[in-house]
Amino acid sequence: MDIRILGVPMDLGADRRGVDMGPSAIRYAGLADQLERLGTGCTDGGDLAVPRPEERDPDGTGFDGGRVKFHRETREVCEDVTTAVRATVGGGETPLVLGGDHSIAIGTAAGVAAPDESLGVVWFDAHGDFNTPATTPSGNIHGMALAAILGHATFGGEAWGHAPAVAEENVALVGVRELDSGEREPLRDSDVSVYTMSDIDARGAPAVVEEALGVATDGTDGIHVSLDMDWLDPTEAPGVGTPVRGGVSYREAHSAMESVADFRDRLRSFELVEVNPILDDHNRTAELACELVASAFGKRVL
Ligand code: 5AB
Ligand code: MN
Ligand code: MN
Ligand code: MN
Repeated sequence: MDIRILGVPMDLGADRRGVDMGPSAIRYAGLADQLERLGTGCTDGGDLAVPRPEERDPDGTGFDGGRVKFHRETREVCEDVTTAVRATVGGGETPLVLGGDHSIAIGTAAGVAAPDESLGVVWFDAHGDFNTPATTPSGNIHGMALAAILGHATFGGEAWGHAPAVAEENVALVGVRELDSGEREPLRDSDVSVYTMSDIDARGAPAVVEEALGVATDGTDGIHVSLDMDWLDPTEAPGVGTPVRGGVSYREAHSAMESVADFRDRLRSFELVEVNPILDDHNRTAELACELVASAFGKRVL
């Protein structure tokens, strides 16, 4: 497997500044070295250009009565992500997309699969990311990313973001512990398989993750894994913008990524988002991010 790192220093889709430094912090923590030690090819494709929020007007009013901040800029960056991911996959490499906030997933998902292919998605997250412009409490696109990919959140009637290759029945959301009131019903009514932290408590992380991977691989041409670092408990991953107590442990996260590695032949792309170095404790969240990526790409103790 040949991996290509694509950094997306995006923080237009979230409230707290700092996730734009995520790609640098993750590289500084030794990502490329760790991947090379696995014997996989690894090329760093650098960072895509992202406008600074201070230079732009977030605007974004007038979408279904709700707010979608930095709508135009986010769309432009996501389209660049789609182009870069598509070129990477087309060149036979596996994209490793580093955020940045989770809005970039809209661009990644659209770029991974060809139009005549089907793509399963495993979304590890404390949140549902299932808001729409009508339900969002914040106007932040990172909280609408999964809904956009599945065509639920449309922005002013525009279809951008919808990735038709991704069918709801092949999407698994794992580790959820905080949903907004407007996200619950659409999620329950959808065909997305939702595994909350209560499911992990009851059944254990390995069983839940295995089932989630089954959902994503069932009848699909490949899978995309999107890892929001707030999936982990904040004691392990303090450097994230929207921490929620009660997340998975260090060991549970590693075991989950080792399960992902068991499906390496199906893995089309991997994305790691929401690392915020400003809020971090001596780069430990970025270091953990590197370890988890290495596990997902096949690192083993023995
Ligand atoms: B993340 C919240 N639901 O929509 C919203 O980190 C938080 O990508 C979204 O999962 C968190 O603003 C988005 C309150
Ligand atoms: Mn997220
Ligand atoms: Mn999250
Ligand atoms: Mn769809």
